[in-house]
Amino acid sequence: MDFSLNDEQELIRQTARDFAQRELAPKAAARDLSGEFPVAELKALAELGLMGVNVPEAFGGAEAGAMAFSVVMQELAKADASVAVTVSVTNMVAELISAFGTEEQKKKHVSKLTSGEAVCGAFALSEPQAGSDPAAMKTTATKVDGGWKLKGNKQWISHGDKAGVIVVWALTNKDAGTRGISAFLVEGGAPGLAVISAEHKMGLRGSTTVQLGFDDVFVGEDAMLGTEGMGFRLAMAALDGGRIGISSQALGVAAAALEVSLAYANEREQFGQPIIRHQAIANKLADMATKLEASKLLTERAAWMKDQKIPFSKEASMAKVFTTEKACEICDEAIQIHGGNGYTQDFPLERFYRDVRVTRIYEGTSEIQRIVIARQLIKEASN
Ligand code: COS
Repeated sequence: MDFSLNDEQELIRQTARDFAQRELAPKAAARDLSGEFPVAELKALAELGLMGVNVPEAFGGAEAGAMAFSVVMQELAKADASVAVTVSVTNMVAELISAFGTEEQKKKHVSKLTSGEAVCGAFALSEPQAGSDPAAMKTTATKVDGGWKLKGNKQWISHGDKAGVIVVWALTNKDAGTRGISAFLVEGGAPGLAVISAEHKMGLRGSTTVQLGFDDVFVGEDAMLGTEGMGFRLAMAALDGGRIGISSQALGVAAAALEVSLAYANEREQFGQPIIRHQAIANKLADMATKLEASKLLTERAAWMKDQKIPFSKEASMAKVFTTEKACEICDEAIQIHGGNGYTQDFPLERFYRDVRVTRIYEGTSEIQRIVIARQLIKEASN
């Protein structure tokens, strides 16, 4: 068993780390307060090849694989989890179109995402009444002369107001269950597409989350991704990979919380010695480090399996549920170690705590991950 990164993965990690520490970390706290969307930073990340880490070079990607994507996400999230989520979703969209799009779709959309011409890509699956159960969606795509008209609302769409391309899921056959759902590629700014509302969120404030309205948005025949009725399976497959991204994002935030806590515990003195010398604090740090390592192993194993083309759906869900729950615990303990200081904006812990919380919710809640894992266990037991 070899746990080391290869030269290409190490290089891409170093590239992401240098950029994240130099360009993202110094402005993360200000971005959290202002809510400014980091357009220049995202474009610079595209120039570094980090908007298509696992996308073929022919379409501007780095073609470096899922493990490389995981380490990039860890490094970016360590500096600014808001930027990291935009990078994660954009990579997921670019990868999805690369895997299932026509040559024309790849040329048109993937290259725009990997080059930074489009600042990001969005994934419009959820709806106000269809979150954990996307099969209950109501958005429709009706066949018209030369293409389709999309009608409905999409909810919780990360940076849906900034995206150059949005993958939109809609019913093409209301009577066919999940097989009646198809996926479409819609360009940002398409006539009939409107931003209905923007969320005021607890964290990740440097990334927008919006509700989008589709009022008879016309797309041509060539806008369908994959074939008619294939959309639900495309969404599930994309989310399997996306969950490695979110797990890696949570890992990055937790790693930052541990690093800051270690430094603080070494410096802060109480009862005449650094608090790390008190067993109560040292034990917390030991537990945090152990949870982080276990999470890293699960996450990177899922990424490795994806790179080996081994089915990884269960492992991606295991990684996501475990890592995101442990990351929340780690950020909570980090605040405890900092005492009153941890509760203020003088330290980054309260931001980490707010930012990391959503990782247990989006791209499938912890409860959904357990459903995915349990269903797979049942399937394996009956084989
Ligand atoms: N990869 C590819 N195909 C998959 C898949 C996967 N990981 N998981 C399911 N499918 C396929 C199934 O094989 C089935 O295909 P067939 O039509 O060929 O039989 C189809 O998708 C429907 O699957 P299933 O019956 O399991 O669908 P359910 O409605 O029961 O959904 C879960 C199951 C819970 C897994 C799904 O609703 C889910 O992931 N929900 C969470 C959604 C989510 O993450 N939302 C966040 C969006 S981004 S913020």
